[in-house]
Amino acid sequence: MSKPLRVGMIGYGFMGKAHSNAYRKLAQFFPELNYKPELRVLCGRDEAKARAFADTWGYGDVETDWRVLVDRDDIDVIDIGTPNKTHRDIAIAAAQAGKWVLCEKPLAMDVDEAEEMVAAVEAAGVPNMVWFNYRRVPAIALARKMVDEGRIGKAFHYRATYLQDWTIAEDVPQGGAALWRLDANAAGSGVTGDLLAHSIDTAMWMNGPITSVVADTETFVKERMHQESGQVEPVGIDDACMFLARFANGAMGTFESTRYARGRKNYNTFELNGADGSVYFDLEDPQYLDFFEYTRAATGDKTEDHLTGWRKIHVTNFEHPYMDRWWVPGCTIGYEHTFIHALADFLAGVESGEQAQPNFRDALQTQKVCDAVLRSAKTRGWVDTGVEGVQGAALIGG
Ligand code: SOE
Repeated sequence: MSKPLRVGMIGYGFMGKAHSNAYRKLAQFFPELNYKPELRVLCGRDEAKARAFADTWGYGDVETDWRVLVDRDDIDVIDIGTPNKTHRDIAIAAAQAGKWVLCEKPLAMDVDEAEEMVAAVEAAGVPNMVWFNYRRVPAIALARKMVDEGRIGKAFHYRATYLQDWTIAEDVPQGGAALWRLDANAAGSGVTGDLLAHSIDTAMWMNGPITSVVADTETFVKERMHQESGQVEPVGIDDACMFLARFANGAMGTFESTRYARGRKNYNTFELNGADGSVYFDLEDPQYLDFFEYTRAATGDKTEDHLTGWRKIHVTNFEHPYMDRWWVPGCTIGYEHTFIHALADFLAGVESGEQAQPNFRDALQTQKVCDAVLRSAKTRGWVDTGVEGVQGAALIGG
């Protein structure tokens, strides 16, 4: 039976667009879901910009104060696509108003805030999810499936990089609508919360809890003009961060992230090496999953050893996660689809009663690792993360 899902979207930037697009496409590509998104209200502080965005995307109404939106009784779900410093207050108020809550990553500015947010959604009993969209790249979901199938075996190494290059120029300002990611007061941290949070979420989903870390960070440009004050102010974010990690399963991890890797735009990669195989993924080549299968242990057959090597799987077959929803084998999908998949998994979870991941509690575990990384960079020693375990997969496409 079809039911409307009345959406109140907060934010009209990059993520406002990505999420709105998911609401618009969901019903066509996941028609079996009972919930059908309706773009009811777009909320943003600048009324003219909010109205223009609402008109472009088909929202019926506009609000300029999120508190008013959260109290409206014609809204079912509040979607938070605003800077990190606003997540906590909006999420808690939305949960208390009985709204479902979808929140952009990272969940919060720090663990304390994240814990309050988890408590609020759990006390209210409202469905919740954090948009760690990369879990829903078909090739990444396939890697997870291969781990579940035992094709990697005992894990030894996990290696992640997340590299960009858009803040190298010293005259890029910090703060304001477009550049809040460079302002520690709005973002909480730099690459650790913005980019490594993605890598950590994927890593723990793929390879289980990260138990301890040792990190180093750098801020290459020490001062930038602040767009709101107009003054040159110290930069409080980490421009680059590298850390070593220990996983609960005994594997060792390395993570590297920077916005100063000239030529790297959204270079999000990982490789997992196990006793029985390895997988490698690169978001700049997202249709592929590289797989090395070590078979000799299973068959004892050495006659094919001259044929062993990495296999490049073009993840576009109907058998691959999510790909039966799209085109014919060989035809590719991209970044926008990961948000459609996340929304589909979220609603399927609501309908089945098995909450989709990562929910707020899962994202709190990622936040714990981020905080431990930043603490370690200050204390210059190993820090235990306190991660409490991460849930397994529940994907429409998985
Ligand atoms: C940063 O440049 C950013 O936009 C992140 O905030 C997103 O989460 C990432 O997916 C793309 O890069």
